[in-house]
Amino acid sequence: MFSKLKRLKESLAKTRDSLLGKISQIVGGRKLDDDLIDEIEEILLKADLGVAATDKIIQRLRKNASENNISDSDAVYSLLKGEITGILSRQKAAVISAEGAKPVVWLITGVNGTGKTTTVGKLAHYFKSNNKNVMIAACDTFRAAAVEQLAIWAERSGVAFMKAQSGADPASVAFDAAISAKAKNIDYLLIDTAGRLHTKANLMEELKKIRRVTEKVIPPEQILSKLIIDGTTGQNALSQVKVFTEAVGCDGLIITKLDGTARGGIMVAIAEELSVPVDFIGIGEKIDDLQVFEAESFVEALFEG
Ligand SMILES: Nc1nc2c(ncn2[C@@H]2O[C@H](COP(=O)(O)OP(=O)(O)OP(=O)(O)O)[C@@H](O)[C@H]2O)c(=O)[nH]1
Ligand SMILES: [Mg+2]
Repeated sequence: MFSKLKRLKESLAKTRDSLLGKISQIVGGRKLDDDLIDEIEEILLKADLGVAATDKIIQRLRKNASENNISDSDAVYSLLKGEITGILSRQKAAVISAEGAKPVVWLITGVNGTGKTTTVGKLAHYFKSNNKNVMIAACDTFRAAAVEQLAIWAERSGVAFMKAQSGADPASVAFDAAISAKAKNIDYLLIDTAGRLHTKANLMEELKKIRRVTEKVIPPEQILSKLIIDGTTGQNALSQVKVFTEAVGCDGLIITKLDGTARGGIMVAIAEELSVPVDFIGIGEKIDDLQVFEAESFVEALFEG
């Protein structure tokens, strides 16, 4: 547990610097007046907390400033921490479904390069480590390399793997995988899909088809659409969520690449502006660089690196 938090702290270093590092540079002993609040507002927006969450936090700062005559950085920090914790805590940590109907399908979607394939590999390892039977289906049939990449992940975590010939219809791979997963008593079927721009209608149609065809084998309530968001994309993440949700629903988000970015404030924007939970966060390229998202440890890592 300790090392998980330590790892999270390391990963959030850049975001911490861009947020609290900058704030500590400007606060130092100044009174929390309008000028200082304006400067804090600018930092929050630059760190990608988004307009809605920033407004909320700034309003609270103003209210407290007028009531309590705050003039030390500790007080500003604890106000910020309280507000950010409040926003992030709306997110419920993901739970692995216990003894429900099998298989549970996770349809992994997202725009190009967000980390879908890597996340499928990490998820396979995560579920396997929790004593679940896992199957990966490679439904990115555009790139031969994509299937290879996924085969390596499947081998690493020692899970079942279903692939197709390159150029095959991705929906037919999903269909075959669903039948096989059912027959093999698989707990989790992870379907990796090709990256697609949410603005390309034909590609979004293809995604709908994958879901529709899978539903011929597995009841819809056992099929969860999980959207992979690159944590460095900033506010565009919000429109990605909207469009993918319209196409295939969205039962949860996985935010990747939080390790390499100063823009981890996007987590706060997502929690404030969307009602979709964040299940996991990706904090590196290795197989165990995936953590269940928990608001408390995230805030602790952010404020107490
Ligand atoms: N630092 C870091 N890199 C990551 C993370 N997740 C994925 N990556 C890297 O991001 C790059 C793209 O990852 P992929 O898993 O291939 O992304 P994808 O969404 O499957 O890409 P397409 O299938 O082409 O759409 C790779 O270099 C990964 O190693 C993460 O959490 N942190
Ligand atoms: Mg991929």
